[in-house]
Amino acid sequence: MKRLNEETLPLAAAGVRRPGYDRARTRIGFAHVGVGAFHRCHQAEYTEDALEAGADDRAEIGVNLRPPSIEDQLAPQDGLYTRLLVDGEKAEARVIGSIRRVLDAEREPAKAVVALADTGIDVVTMTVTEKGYCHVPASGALDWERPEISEDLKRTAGRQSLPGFLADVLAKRMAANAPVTLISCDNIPGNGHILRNVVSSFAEAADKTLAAWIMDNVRFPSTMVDRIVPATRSEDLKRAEEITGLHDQGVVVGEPFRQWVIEDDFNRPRPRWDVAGAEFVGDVEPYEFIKMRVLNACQTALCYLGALSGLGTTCDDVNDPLLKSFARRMILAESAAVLPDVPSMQVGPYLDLTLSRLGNPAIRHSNHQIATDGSQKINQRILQPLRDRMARGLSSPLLEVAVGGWVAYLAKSQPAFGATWTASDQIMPFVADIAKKSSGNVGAFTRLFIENRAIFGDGLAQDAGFIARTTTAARALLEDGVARTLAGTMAEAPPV
Ligand code: CS2
Repeated sequence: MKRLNEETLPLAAAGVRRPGYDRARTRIGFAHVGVGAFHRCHQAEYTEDALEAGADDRAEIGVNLRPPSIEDQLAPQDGLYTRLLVDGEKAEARVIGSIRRVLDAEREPAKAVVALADTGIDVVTMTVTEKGYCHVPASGALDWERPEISEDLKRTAGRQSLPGFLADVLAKRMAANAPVTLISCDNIPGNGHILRNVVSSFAEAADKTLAAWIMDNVRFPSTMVDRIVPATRSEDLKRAEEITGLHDQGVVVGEPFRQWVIEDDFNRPRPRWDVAGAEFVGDVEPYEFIKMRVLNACQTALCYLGALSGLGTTCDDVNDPLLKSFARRMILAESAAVLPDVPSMQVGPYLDLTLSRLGNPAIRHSNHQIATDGSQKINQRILQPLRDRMARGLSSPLLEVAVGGWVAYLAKSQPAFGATWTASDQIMPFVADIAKKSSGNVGAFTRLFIENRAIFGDGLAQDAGFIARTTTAARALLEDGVARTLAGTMAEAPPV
C-alpha cells in the first residue's frame, strides 16, 4: 500500500475529505511544540479549518522535544495525516494539511530553535503533558529540583526541558526583536500563568536581560481545550488504511465533540480559529474549572474505580450502571457546589453531555492511560473541589472515594499489594518506598502517601479526618471490592 504524502493524496478513496486549499500558498506563521495525537486532532484541525475558510494563511511547523520522532512519522508524508472522528459505528476521515514542516529538537536542537525564532511565526502553541512544564503542581512554581532544569541551567544552548528550550527560542527572538504569543494547551488550570511562571523563572535564573524582555514582549494567554483523543492503536492505523486506501503513520482518532476557549491576549495578529468555533474570551478560568472538575474529574475517578473493577476503558466504566451513577452523583452532589457559573456550560446538561461522550463505544480510552501521571492531574480534578468544599464546611464522601481509588490503584501496582499492574507516574519511587515500609498494610500506606505535602498540599496532608476517611475508602475498595464500596458510600451520602 502506498504511503500518504502530497504525491499520493489524489489516490485517497473518494469521500475522504482533504485540504480544500492550496498548501503551497500558505506560510508558516504558527509553531507547535509536542505534536502528539491530541494536537493533531485538536489545534491543528482548527488551523486547517481557518486555512480552508480562507480566513487565515498561516500553517504551522511542528517540533517534538522528545520521542516519538515526529520527523519519522510525518516528514515522509509531507506533514499530511488522517484524523478519524468516530462515534459508534460511524467514522469520518479527513486528511489534514496544516502541518507543513516537522522537526525533532532532540536530533537537531539548534535547527529547532532557529525555526521557532523565525520572525514570521506569530504564535507558538504547545501540548507537552502536565509534567512537561516542570512545575510543582501544588504551587505552580518552577520545580528547581527537576534534573532537566538543573541540567539546562548549566547550558547556554541546546536546552531540553520546555522552559529551557523556550528560553533558547526567546533569546533568539529578543535578538531579532520579534515578540510572540505562547499558548499552553495542556489541562492545567491557569495554564498561561503556569507557562509564564516557568519560562520567566527560568529566564530570570539564566539571563536577566531576557527575563526583562519576556515581560514586555511575550504573551501567555490561558486556554481550555477539549476533545477526547486516546493514544492511537495499531487497529486504528488499519482502520484508516481501509478507509483511505493509503498507509499513514500519523493517524489520530477522536470523538466528534471539540471545544477551545482562549484568553484574548495576543501581541501578533490573532489566529482565525474562531471560524472553526473557538471562542476568544476575557477570562478562561471558569471554563477550565468546569471542564476539569466535571469531564476530567469523571475520567479520573472512573479510570481508577474501573481498573480496580477489572474494566479496560472509560466506555466500559460508564456502561457499568453503578460506576456511572457514582460519577454522576459525585459531580451533582459535590463538585457542582464549587463550580463557577458559565451560562453555556450549566452543570446538568454539561454532565449529561460528558457522560454520553464518555460512553462513546468507538473511543477506546484505556483506564491505565488516563491513570498515568495521576499526581499531575488529581489536584485540579478532585482535590481542589474537595478543598473548596471543606472551606465551606461541606463534607465530600464521594470525592474522597475517588481519592481512595487513586491510592488503591497505586497500591496495587506494588509487590506488597499484589503487583497487579504497572503504574506510570514520576512519584513511583516514592510509592515503592512507602509500599515497602507499610508491608501490605493499606492504612499505613495511605497515611504515608497522603502525608506527602508536595502532592496533597499542607492542608490535606495534615488533616487527620481526611486521612482516616480516605484510608477507609482505599481499604474498602481493596478488601470489599468496588461495587460494595460504591453502593455503601452512595447509600450513606446525603441525597442530591
Ligand atoms: C484525559 C484527557 O488522559 C487524560 O488525562 O483525562 O486527556 C482528556 O481526554 C482530555 O482532557 C479531553 O479533552
